[in-house]
Amino acid sequence: MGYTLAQKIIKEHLLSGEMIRGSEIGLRIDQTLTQDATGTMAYLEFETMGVDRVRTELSVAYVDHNTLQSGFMNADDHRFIQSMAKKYGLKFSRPGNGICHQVHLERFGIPGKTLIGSDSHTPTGGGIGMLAFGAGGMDVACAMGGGAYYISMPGMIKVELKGRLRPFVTAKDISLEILRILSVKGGVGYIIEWGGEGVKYLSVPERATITNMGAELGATTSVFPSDEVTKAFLKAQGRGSDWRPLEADPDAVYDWIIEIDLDELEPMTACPHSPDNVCRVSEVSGMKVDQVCIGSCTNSSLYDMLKVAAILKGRTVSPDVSLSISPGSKQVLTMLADCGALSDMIAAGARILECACGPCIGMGFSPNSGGVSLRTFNRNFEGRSGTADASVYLVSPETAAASAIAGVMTDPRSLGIDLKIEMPDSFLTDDSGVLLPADADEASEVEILRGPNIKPFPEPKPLEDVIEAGVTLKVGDNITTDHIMPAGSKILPYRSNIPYMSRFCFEVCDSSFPERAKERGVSVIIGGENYGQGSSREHAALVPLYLGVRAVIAKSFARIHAANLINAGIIPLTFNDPFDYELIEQGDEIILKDLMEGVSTGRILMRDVTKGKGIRLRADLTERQTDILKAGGLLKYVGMGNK
Ligand code: MIC
Ligand code: SF4
Repeated sequence: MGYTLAQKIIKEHLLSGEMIRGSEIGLRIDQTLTQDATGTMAYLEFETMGVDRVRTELSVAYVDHNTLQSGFMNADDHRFIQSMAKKYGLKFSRPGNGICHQVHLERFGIPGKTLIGSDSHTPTGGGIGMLAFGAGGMDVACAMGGGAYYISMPGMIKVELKGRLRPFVTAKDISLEILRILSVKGGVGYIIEWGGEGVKYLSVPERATITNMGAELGATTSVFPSDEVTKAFLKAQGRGSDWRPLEADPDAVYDWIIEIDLDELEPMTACPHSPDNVCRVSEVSGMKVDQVCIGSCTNSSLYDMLKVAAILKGRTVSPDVSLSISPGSKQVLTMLADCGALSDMIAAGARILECACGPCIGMGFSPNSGGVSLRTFNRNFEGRSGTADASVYLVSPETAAASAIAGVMTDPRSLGIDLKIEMPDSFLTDDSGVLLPADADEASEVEILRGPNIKPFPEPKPLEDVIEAGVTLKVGDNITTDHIMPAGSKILPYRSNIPYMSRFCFEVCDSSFPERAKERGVSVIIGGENYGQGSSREHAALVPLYLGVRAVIAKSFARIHAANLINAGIIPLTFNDPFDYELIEQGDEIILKDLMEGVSTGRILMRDVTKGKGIRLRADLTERQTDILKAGGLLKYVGMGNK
């Protein structure tokens, strides 16, 4: 029996475990990336490990999220990250150099290598044939220290692309179509491999749009073969020697094969407030639009931007629409400027933002109240834009540009223009935005620059046999990490200040939660299906830990968040019978008993003291995860020498 492409890369990097679906495997990690919103914490954690130099082939620290610098906090954190990178042997991508995933694809990604990043969209690297995973900061810190990255061996889904995209139908529409088919939890526990004849017509940036949005499916990661298209892209980036061919064996076995006929596909949109709430653009065309945002790690490549510029050229943005464009990298922005496309965008009335995440994470450009915002981004969770009652629709760059001109949701096919984009044979490869680390023999001289915004992070307690707690919050299905620990310009600057951030925990669902949790002292949270979907931010575990949360009991968990909870010493538990979710109410007092044994056997009994009922729970933990909980979190476990 042959191997799938992902299985081949896993096999080459396997450090421990067996490649049997569901069992824990440890992978050697070749490359890591961090961004600034998760990076400060990751480097503080890395410091506690006492390693004097990163032990990966390449580690890059990007600054792309918190670039508003409204106050000293961001600037201080950036200086901290820069000094850490210099001392510990990482490359440092300066603010303005671009969004981590876009820059990594252009300048550093290598087919067949493993990459983990403290950002859930790290699978973007799968567009170039990497096996790339989003992870919590502690896991990235461990990998930088030379430790393995642990996942449970995923199942394999193959998506067969038949035919060829028709004009104005894009990679974004493929991403939205697969979200329509699978939903935001359909990819949980799977790696998605993209194949079929349609692949050869997709450029690397288009493939990267698709692997990027695999995060929204909950997939462990997504990957494309490394073929002639990949080779041409790397060559054009001046990195032809990084190429190697990679594909699945012809007799590889998949758990599931899904077919998408590209000839049949139409422009799609994800309606509020979930990326899987998908319909055809034609079904909502004519809807009045207030704002359009083009950019983000999903759709900010040169290819995307050139298409947008061509649509805007000679036209004017509707007077009722505010249009922002954030190119993905310095390379993209410079090339747009050089070829005149940037002038076309400016002349049309677009507001050009810097090469950063910007509006995608609510760093400015929030819509008006009750406004309709069309975004080429990957997430439209409630409140994420910074405006609680805004309606955000996810669309392709073509749909975004056409709608910005018309002032209403517009199917770009109705423009009646012929969009022919020529890609350059070579990209502008100026890496001056990436600073190199100090040589190993000078590293000890480098001073680490810390600002007053850096506060100590909470220390988990080693597991206790009995936990008596209050149910201080009960929430429903598909709770995102944006619900648990919102981002946006008000809160994001405090990512290294857990006490301050704790005031906003679950603000979107129930702003009285932090006070209630603090008052009760020891808490559990009750959740529904797919608890913790979305971002990799470990703050969604560290802040509840700070507020006294000792366990989260849910119907099911998103992969990265479950790992973050364990790393933070919080026990993720599931209901043996999902109907028991209905029995528990917020405000109940509960007791979790015999935990020491329960985390090993996987069976835990909870007593709802208020209701006078016993409820059976499951702990789906590996031996390593059990030991992490017993030790009091990952950092203590690693400190005990269990790498
Ligand atoms: C996001 O898109 O939600 C973020 C902001 O990039 C997060 C990381 C973070 O919260 O800092 C992610 O996707 O992991
Ligand atoms: Fe940045 Fe948005 Fe991409 Fe997250 S999804 S990395 S915030 S651009």
